[in-house]
Amino acid sequence: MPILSDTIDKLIIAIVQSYDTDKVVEALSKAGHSSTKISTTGGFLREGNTTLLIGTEASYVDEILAILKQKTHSRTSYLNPMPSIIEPTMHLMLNPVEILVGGATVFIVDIDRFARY
Ligand code: 2BA
Repeated sequence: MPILSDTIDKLIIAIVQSYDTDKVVEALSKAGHSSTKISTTGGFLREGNTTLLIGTEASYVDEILAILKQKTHSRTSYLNPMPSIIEPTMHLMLNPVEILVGGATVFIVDIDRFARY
C-alpha cells in the first residue's frame, strides 16, 4: 500500500557499500518504499559508499530494516598503514590492516514535519 505524505514520521539514514546499493534500492522499491541515493565517502577508508534516505511511517521501519539486512553483506577491506614520516622506508615493512566493512550502518530519526511543495 502506498505511504501517504502526512504519515511519514521516520527517516532512515542507511550507509551501504556501493556494490550493495542497486539490490537494496530495487528491493525497497518492489516493497513500495521510496528512497534517495546520495554518493558519499567514508571518513575512515576514504572510499565511496552510498547513503540512502528513506522516509517512512513508524510501522514500516522493521520491514525496511529487514530488507537492509537481507540485501547487504559485510566484506573485508584492507587499509595500507601510512608510511612513517620519520623513517620513510618503514612502510615497506608494514602489512595492510584487515577491516570488516558494511553491510549497513543505520540511523533512525523522528521527523517533526514532512512536506512536499
Ligand atoms: P568508513 O568511515 O570508511 O569506515 C569503514 C570501516 O572502517 C568501518 O566499517 C569500520 O570497520 C572501520 N573503521 C571506521 N572507523 C574506524 C576507526 N576509527 N578505527 C578502526 N576502524 C574503523 P563500518 O563500521 O561498517 O562503517 C561503514 C561506513 O559507515 C563508514 O565508512 C562510514 O561512512 C559510515 N559510518 C559508520 N559509523 C558511522 C558513524 N558513527 N557516523 C557516521 N557514519 C558512519
